[in-house]
Amino acid sequence: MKRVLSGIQPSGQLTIGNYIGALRNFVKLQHSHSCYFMIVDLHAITVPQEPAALKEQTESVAALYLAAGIDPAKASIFLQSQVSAHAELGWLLTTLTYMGELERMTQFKDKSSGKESVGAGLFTYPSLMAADILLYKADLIPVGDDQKQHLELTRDLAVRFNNRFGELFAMPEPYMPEIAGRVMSLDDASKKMSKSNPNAASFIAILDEPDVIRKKLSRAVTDSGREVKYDPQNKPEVSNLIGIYSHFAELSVAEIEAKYEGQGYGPFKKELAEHIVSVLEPIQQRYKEIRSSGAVHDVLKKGAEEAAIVANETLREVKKLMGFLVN
Ligand code: AQP
Repeated sequence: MKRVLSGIQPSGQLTIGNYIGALRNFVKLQHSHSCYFMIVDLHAITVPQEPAALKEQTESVAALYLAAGIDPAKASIFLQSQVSAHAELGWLLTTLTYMGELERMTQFKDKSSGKESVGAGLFTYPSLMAADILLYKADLIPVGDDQKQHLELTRDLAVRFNNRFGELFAMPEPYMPEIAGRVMSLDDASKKMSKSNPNAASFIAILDEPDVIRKKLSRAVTDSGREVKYDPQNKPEVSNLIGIYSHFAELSVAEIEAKYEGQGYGPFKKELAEHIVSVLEPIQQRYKEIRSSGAVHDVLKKGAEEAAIVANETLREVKKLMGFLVN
């Protein structure tokens, strides 16, 4: 069975961008693949996190994984920080990564721009991400389009390692949505929708109340025209909403365009909100039950044990090939 690995940072409230780019595909792939889904808390601390908030957000993401439909009997759900091989292989791969490669990463440029002091961890983030993936010799990586560049670096590092030390790593392939692989902000379609955006109106959180979702969508920026047409070049805001619509209503772009022909943006935005609410409301209900049941801790413990078996074995192979003494 092919192996799948992915993760989400507990760096805020998960958005519908995280849902479309990642979580939704996690749920889909668990039926046909051997799956490892992490909560990447070591990545989250590459920007400052307040400890109490980090703890709360970590528990919240774990509960959302379950509420969205990941079955811990089918997939291992675990915290990156609870499988120490991640940090260890992260360091080993950092020594194989070139400064120039890290300097080219657009996520680093975006997240560091305008900041007075930037932690070194933000710079070396992609080496740790490569370790996450390579530890499981994963074949398929469900991610949004923003992670494509990091995944390419992971592949380069896998080839570099295999050439220098001996054939060990499989070549991971991205698994991305065909449309809306990068969901954009509701207030600015030139920016990715992000959970850490301080302007809550820029994103829809998976846990947003139905009325909040309706309000955010009614205020979402559109152009001054009235044609519901998918044209990312000339109509980026409406095209972004059509992409989101397509996922939540399971309709093609052509079907959506035909449905709203001649109707303007009003009915389109209203019905989009209802499609989102109808998918998210049952998840929110399950989320509340899971949070109050306390089930998350046992799931994470079991997941970390399962993950560590695979990760520790790979780490041992890596160290042996690199010339470390291993017992
Ligand atoms: N806007 C997006 N559209 C599609 N996919 C997205 N993802 C994130 N944003 C979008 C995908 O969600 C997964 C988890 O992302 P992450 O938590 O590791 O970090 P990120 O990519 O930096 O996501 P955020 O929401 O923007 O987080 P912050 O604000 O903390 O940096 C990944 O598969 C990602 O592609």
